[in-house]
Amino acid sequence: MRCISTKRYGVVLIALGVTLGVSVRPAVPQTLIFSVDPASPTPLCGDAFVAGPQLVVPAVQFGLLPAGDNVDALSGGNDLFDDNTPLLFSVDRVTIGAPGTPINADAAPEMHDAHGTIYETRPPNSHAPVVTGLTLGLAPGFFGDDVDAVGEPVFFSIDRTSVTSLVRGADFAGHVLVTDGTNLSVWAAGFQMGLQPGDDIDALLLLNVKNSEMDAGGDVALFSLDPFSPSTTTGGQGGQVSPADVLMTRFDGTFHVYRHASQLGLQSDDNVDALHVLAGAIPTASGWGLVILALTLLTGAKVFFARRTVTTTSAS
Ligand SMILES: [Ca+2]
Ligand SMILES: [Ca+2]
Ligand SMILES: [Ca+2]
Repeated sequence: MRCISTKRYGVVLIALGVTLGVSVRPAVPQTLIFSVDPASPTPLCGDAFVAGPQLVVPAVQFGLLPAGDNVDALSGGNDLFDDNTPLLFSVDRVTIGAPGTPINADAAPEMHDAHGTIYETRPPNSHAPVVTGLTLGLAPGFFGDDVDAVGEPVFFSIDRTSVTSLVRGADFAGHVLVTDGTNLSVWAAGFQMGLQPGDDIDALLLLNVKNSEMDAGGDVALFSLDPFSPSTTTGGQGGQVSPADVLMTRFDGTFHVYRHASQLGLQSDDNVDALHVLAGAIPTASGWGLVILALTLLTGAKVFFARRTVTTTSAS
C-alpha cells in the first residue's frame, strides 16, 4: 500500500511541476489588440484592431481625433513581469536585426515582413516569431503594415507627428496617456520617467500597482523610445540609449536599460516599436513557480513520511 501511495504522490507532484512549467509559456491569444503605423495601408493608425484586421477601438475612444493621430504604444496597466519574463515585441520597417536572428531573416529584402511580425524574446538569447502579419490579416512587404503597438487599450502614447499635440498646444508623444473611453489625460509625464523634451515613447508595458493614479516609486513600466528622441543615440543630441533598448522606470524621474538591443536580437540602430507581455507569463520557473514547486514537494514529503511513521508505528 505504501508503494501505491508513493506513486500517487509522485504522479501528483510531477503533474504539479508540469502544470507550473506550462504556466511559463502561455499560448499567444488570437485576440491581441494592436495598432499600425502611419505609413501602413491599413487605416487608421490611431485605431486599435484585432486580427482581420477588425476595428475594436476607434481613435475617438482614446480621446484622439478621428484621423491625424497615431497611437504608438498600448498597455492595460496590469503587465506583470520580472527579470526572466518572456517579452513580446515588434520592430519598425527599417529594422535589420542582428545577423543570424529570425528578425534579420524576416527583414531581408526578399521578405520585408519583420515589422508586421510579433516576436518573443526570452533571456538570455532566444528570439522567435509568435504572430505573423499574415495571421493578423496585415499587408506584407516593405510598404505593408507595421505593427507599432500591442496591448489593452487603456494606457497609451501617441507619436511625434500626431495632430492632437498641435491642437492642444502640448507635446504628448513622451507622456503616458490614459483614456476613460471618451477623453484622454496625462497619467505620467515624460519628466517623471526621466525623459527629455522631444522624447517619444513608442512602446509600453505598465504595471499600475495600487490605484488609478500614478505612484512614483511604486508603479513600474518598461518602454522604448523612437529613433528621433534626444535621449537616443540616433537622435543626434548626445543620447545614450538605443531606440531598440527596452527601458525601465519606476516613475521616480529616472530610467535605466532593462534589456539592451542585442538581448532582443537587434542592432543598436534598430527600433523596437511595440512591447507586450502575456497574462500568465509569470510566475516563472526560476521565480515564484520554483518557490511554489519547492513548497509543494516539501509538503508532499512531510505528508509521506508522517504517514510512513504512523504505518510503521501501527505495524510494530
Ligand atoms: Ca499606431
Ligand atoms: Ca509616443
Ligand atoms: Ca523604440
